[in-house]
This record gives sequence, C-alpha cells and structure tokens, in this order.
Amino acid sequence: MSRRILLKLAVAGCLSVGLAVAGTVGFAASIRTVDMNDQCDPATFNAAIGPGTCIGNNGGVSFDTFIAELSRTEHAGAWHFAPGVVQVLDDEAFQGRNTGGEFHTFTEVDEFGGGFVPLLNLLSGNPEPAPECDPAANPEINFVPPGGVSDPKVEKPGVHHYQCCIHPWMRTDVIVR
Ligand SMILES: [Cu+2]
Repeated sequence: MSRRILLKLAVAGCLSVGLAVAGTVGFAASIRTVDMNDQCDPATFNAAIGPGTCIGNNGGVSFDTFIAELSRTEHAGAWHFAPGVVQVLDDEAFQGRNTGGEFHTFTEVDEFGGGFVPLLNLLSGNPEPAPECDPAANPEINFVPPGGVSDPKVEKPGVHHYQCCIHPWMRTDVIVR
C-alpha cells in the first residue's frame, strides 16, 4: 500500500469517526454486529507496507503467508466478515466491528467487486472495483480502525451487500425482513 493510500485511510478514518459521533443518536436497542476479522502479523506487515499498517495483537499470519495464500486461493481466510450472512428486522440497526489489526471498511455496494488497492484486487480475482469503493467518491465508505465500529445503519427490507474496500473478498449479505 502506498503512502498516499495510507494517508487517505488516516484522513477518511477520522472523518468516519466524526460522522459516527454526529449521526447515531436514538439507537437504544442492541445493535447487530458483523465482525471484521484479520490475523495480520504486525512485524512483517509494517515492514512490508509501512508503520501502523497492523496494530493488532491477533497476529499469526505473516505478510508473505498472506500474499501466498491470496495468490493461491484468491482470498486470505483469516481476513473475513463473520457472519457471512446476517438476518435483521427492518427496524434493527447493524454495524461492522473491527476485531482485527488492520483498517477495514464496511461499505454497502450494489454489486460485490474490487476495492481501491490494485494489488489486492488483482490477487483476489476482483479486477473491476465496485464504484462505491472509491474513497474520493463515496463519503459513506465507512473506514473502521482496529477496535472500532462503523456507524450503525438501518436498512429497508431486502438483501444488502457489504464488503471491505481494502480486502474485497471480505463480504457479507445483510438480509432485512
Ligand atoms: Cu479489510
């Protein structure tokens, strides 16, 4: 990841925290969460991409192992949304919760697609970015830092696709009924 992308992440992360504080009154009931997991190894990820890329202590997967698994299978299994399908009621709020060590996004897209990191799009077999994954074009991209949550949302009945715009194989369907 380039310095420019990291800078964008930092800026957008601050924006999304600001939005979360400003825009989320009135959710007294419990909020359904989708966990955004990873097992980045801080030493090797930060050496490869830059300081602060991985600040978690779930550890376990070195950068080389991550790239090798991605190249072989088009996903890195420890990087995933859980559950992969979530059912909520039509007045029930839900959000993404980052339990990993890297930034993730919790972004609604019309169709699943690539994110904004070309190398990860290539290796995961998602050459075509989802338009909603352009941070400059979509203020609701929902960057979530490690330990953070996205701003809660309530959606209309139907199936809503959410993905990470950094690691585009991280996906879930939110089914509202
Ligand atoms: Cu991610």
